Parts: sequence; structure tokens; C-alpha cells
Amino acid sequence: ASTEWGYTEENGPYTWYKHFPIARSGIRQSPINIDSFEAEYDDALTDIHLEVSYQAEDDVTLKNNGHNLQCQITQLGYLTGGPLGNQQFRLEQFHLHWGSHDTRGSEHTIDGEQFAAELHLVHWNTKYDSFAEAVDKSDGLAVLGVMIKSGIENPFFSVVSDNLGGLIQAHSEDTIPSSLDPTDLLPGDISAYWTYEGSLTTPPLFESVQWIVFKEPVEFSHSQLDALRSLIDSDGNAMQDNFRPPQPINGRQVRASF
Ligand code: 1SD
Ligand code: ZN
Repeated sequence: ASTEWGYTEENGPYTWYKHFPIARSGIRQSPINIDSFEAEYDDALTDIHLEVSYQAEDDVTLKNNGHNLQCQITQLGYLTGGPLGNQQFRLEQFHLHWGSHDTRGSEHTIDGEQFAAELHLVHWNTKYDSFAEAVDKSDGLAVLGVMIKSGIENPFFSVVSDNLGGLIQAHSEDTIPSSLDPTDLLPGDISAYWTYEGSLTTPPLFESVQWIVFKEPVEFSHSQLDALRSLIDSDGNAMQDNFRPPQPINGRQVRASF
């Protein structure tokens, strides 16, 4: 595992280009700093719709994949609207990136401000047959990004943060006998967002993502954030600061729905 990519000095974001040259040669890498003054209002950006056929009896399967904490989605969930128009994207999983302190952790920054964590809901374009087929296509994925700040406890995220005991070790998986509707993790106002064409933020860094980053952050309590920080990563370190810093904008236009 020591030769694998990660977030240490030796295998972190500044070294990824050695095995994944697109880290440097790419033209639409993510994350970016979102400059709200440079973003262009686009009145064609309608509301996005995420419809999940949530059942209260569905279990939640969580995975410590060595780099972040991921929740595989078993329900059918479809994302449309906004920059996606009537193309349909299917919800595959959500995961988080976070810091060692509340002052850092997010991948996207907004006018230079970094948040304590960032939630990603990953969807794939149903014009392809599977997530695996879509992952490297230029119109393959759509990821919703939610900024997390330290504040009051989020009762929906407690289903995850109260049940991390079986997920401390890297490459562990656990099924929690509680249900979670992923749409409950979105901010109250999903009509205000920025959108741009980017990439996966982790190797293989495919340039396949339509990013949709909400303006309104969501709050997690300090102890909910600390629960994430107690996980162990694939290098055997505390899983913390598992974010990639902002990448060159390369002339891309960020559009705003508001
Ligand atoms: O970091 C995730 C990674 O865990 C995996 O989910 C990958 C493919 O879906 O996506 C990246 S990210 O670009 O959504 N951060
Ligand atoms: Zn991510």
C-alpha cells in the first residue's frame, strides 16, 4: 500500500502526476476555487431534481475505502435538470472529504474559503450501461458537491457518524441497520449552485464530471466531524485532510444559477 496514491507528503496530490500524468497535463481538473465574482449567471440553469426511491427499511452499506468514507447506494435515484437538462444521471454512491481541523477539509473553495468537509454525491449518465462504462467519458458523471461547516448536529448524518465503529480500519465495510435518504443530506436551498466541467478529484482523475456545487453549506457538529477523523487510511494514518487542493481554471467558465 505504500506505493499507492494517498495524501501524505510522499504519495499526496503533488505526486499524483507521476502515475497519473493528467494531474498536470489535464485541461479540466478538479477541484477549483470558485470565484463568485467571475461566475456568470445563466438563466437557462433550472432547478436540479434528485429523486430517490427511498424505502425506510433499506440498510445502509458504508465502506472505508482507504481514502475516504463511502456509502454505496442500493436504491434507484435519478438526477436531472440544471446543466444536465433532460439527460438522466443515476445515483451511485456518496462520500466525503474532510480536514484535521474545522478550518480545512473541503476540495472546492469559494472565494478562497475552505470548509470543514465536502460531501460528494456521484451520479452516472444513463446513456451508458454502467458506472464503470461512464466513469471516463467526457459526459459520463455528474457530482453534487455540498460544503460542510462545523455547527449544529445533523440528525440525518448521525446514522453514519454514530455507526463508524466497524469502519475504523482501511478497506473495511459495514452494513448499518438504519435507513438514510441521501436527499436529506442536501442543503435546504438547492436552487442556488455553481456548475462547471471538471474531473474526478482522486486518481485516475478522469475528466468526466459535470460539477454542481451548492451555494448553501450544511452543518455537521464538531463531534460528527471528529468521528470521521477517527478512521484510519490505507497508509495507516488517521484519515484526515483527504482533499486535493484547487487546480488551474484554464479559461473555464463557471456558471451560476442565481
Ligand atoms: O474521491 C472519489 C473516489 O472515491 C471515487 O468515488 C471516484 C469515482 O467515483 O470519485 C472521486 S470524486 O471525484 O468524487 N472525489
Ligand atoms: Zn469526492
